[in-house]
Amino acid sequence: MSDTSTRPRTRTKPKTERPKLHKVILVNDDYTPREFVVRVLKAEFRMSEDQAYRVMITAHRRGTCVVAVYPRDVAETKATRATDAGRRAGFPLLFTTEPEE
Ligand code: TYC
Repeated sequence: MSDTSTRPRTRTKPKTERPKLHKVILVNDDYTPREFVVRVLKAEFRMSEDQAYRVMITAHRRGTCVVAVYPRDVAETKATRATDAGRRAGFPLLFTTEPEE
């Protein structure tokens, strides 16, 4: 008799890694009006006036601010849509993404 009937099966399947979340980052510039940045944050990221103002003013003072984290495709789609909203209005507003550590 082979020992397969007594030996517990050892695991050969690799553990599934949880997909990395990606940060959406708001980048400051000198031209986009503050109110416009707040409006885009509210519309694209479903933020309250208060939350949106805090994120906008943090990017304004420090250069960048993390807006939210999502799975990669969602983060990239939202960053593109928000950046496009600025471009359509003639502003250089920029949202980027980067993987969380
Ligand atoms: N710095 C801009 C101004 O003074 C406002 C602004 C804030 C623009 C945050 C972009 O990500 C930004 N009008």
